[in-house]
Amino acid sequence: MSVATQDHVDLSAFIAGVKRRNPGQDEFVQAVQEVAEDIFDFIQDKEQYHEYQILRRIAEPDRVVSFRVCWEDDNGAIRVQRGWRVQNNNSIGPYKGGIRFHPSVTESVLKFLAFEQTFKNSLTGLPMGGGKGGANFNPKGKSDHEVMRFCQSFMTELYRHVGADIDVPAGDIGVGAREIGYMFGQYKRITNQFTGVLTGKGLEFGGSLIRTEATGYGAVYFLQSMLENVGDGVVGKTAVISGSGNVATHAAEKIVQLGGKVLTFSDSDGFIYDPAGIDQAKINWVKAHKTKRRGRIEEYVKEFTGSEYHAGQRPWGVKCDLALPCATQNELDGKDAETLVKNGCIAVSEGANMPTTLAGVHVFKNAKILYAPGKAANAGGVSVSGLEMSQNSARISWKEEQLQALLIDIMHGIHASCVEYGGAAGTKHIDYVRGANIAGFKKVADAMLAYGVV
Ligand code: NDP
Ligand code: 2IT
Repeated sequence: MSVATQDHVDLSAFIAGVKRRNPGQDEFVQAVQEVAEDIFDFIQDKEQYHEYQILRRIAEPDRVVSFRVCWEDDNGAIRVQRGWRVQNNNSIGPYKGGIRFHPSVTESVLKFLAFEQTFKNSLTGLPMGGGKGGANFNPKGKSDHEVMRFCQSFMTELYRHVGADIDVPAGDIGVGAREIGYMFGQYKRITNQFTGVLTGKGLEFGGSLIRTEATGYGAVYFLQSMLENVGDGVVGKTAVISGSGNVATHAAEKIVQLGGKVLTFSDSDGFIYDPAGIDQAKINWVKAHKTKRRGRIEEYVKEFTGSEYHAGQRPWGVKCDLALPCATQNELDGKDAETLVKNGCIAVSEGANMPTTLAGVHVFKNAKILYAPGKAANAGGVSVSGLEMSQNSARISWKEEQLQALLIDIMHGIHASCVEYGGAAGTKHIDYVRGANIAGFKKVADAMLAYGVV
């Protein structure tokens, strides 16, 4: 058998094939490898999944649309960016996943995110396939009108590829309520249709309550479930959080509400450490400063005495019980993971997508601490997006209490799926990475088997 024909039965041949077919796409290869390590083990005695090359097919996006985005800045200069939409897999529902605006966005980054999203969305139990989009546009320092013109230009191409029953984008890094508003406005203008084509919309035009809070809150609900499963809880625990955007600030808020103490926030330039604890008033300041004004976290230390700023560093050296990486991919490496474990960290819940490198994942797995991968822990955001889609289709708005209860129920359901597939006989330890990968895979894989070779 040649390597090419063998790669659906042998893990190393499979990974070699993924690398060969995706040159220079390190993030995508990393995401596929992390999943494949668990799936190959699970499917070794399940011939159909091999025969129909299910994992190989999930790791080949249905399509990648790449397009030029031209816009005019405030000085009248013409600027050219690159935009993408990666539609990874729609076996269990319309493509669904965020849009990221950041200079680091590449096809590889969006392919890894769309691949991860496929498993995450499956875990939620809602009918959503996996997709992701974005552009290498840097919103920092841009005026409101520049962002508006960029969003309009981006949607002028994207509108052909999306739709309430086709592909439903949402926010991600650099894309929040303002950008979704501009994109929805342009979609409506071009198509003359008011449909649930985007989620994370303003409450006045079809948005859902608690969508803004859902990812950060969900990551803490998942953390709480992991702790409760071993007879512990959040109360009295110290937490180190990276990032200072939507996910980080809402994760912090929920930790504080549950009686924990938040010690850090970070951004792309460094991190702040506040030994007194970052309480709700301080979180509100960070939200206004970072989300609304897109300022630097460095300014925190001028506002709150007793806190420290560490330029160019990440927060993982701060001693803590709980760690929540909520900024970006590969922000926590093998050494950082070793430091956290050595300092007594007992649980990690990933608010960001793939924040931990493969070496870091292996450190957490080997140390057998409670470790929730992003595809499970941060699924609260897309879950409430799914609930926004349902509300839009039915043309109704659910109440906050109903949505809070549904979010908690979905996060508990994801935790239960991870326990079901990540546990092993003879040990109480749960491998949440394995549990999330297998539970997420199984539903998509079985739908693909039902469809035959398409
Ligand atoms: P925001 O744009 O609101 O915030 C991003 C935060 O991460 C900012 O503090 C930003 O700092 C920091 N950051 C971005 N890029 C880097 C980098 N290269 N190095 C260090 N810090 C960086 O985004 P979100 O909070 O929405 O997203 C954060 C993470 O959560 C992402 O991984 C995203 O994919 C994931 N996620 C988001 C969901 C959502 O609903 N929004 C749902 C599920 C996952 P700076 O201000 O310097 O750029
Ligand atoms: O990574 C993610 O899950 C998101 N950025 C949210 C996707 C969504 O469709 O709400």
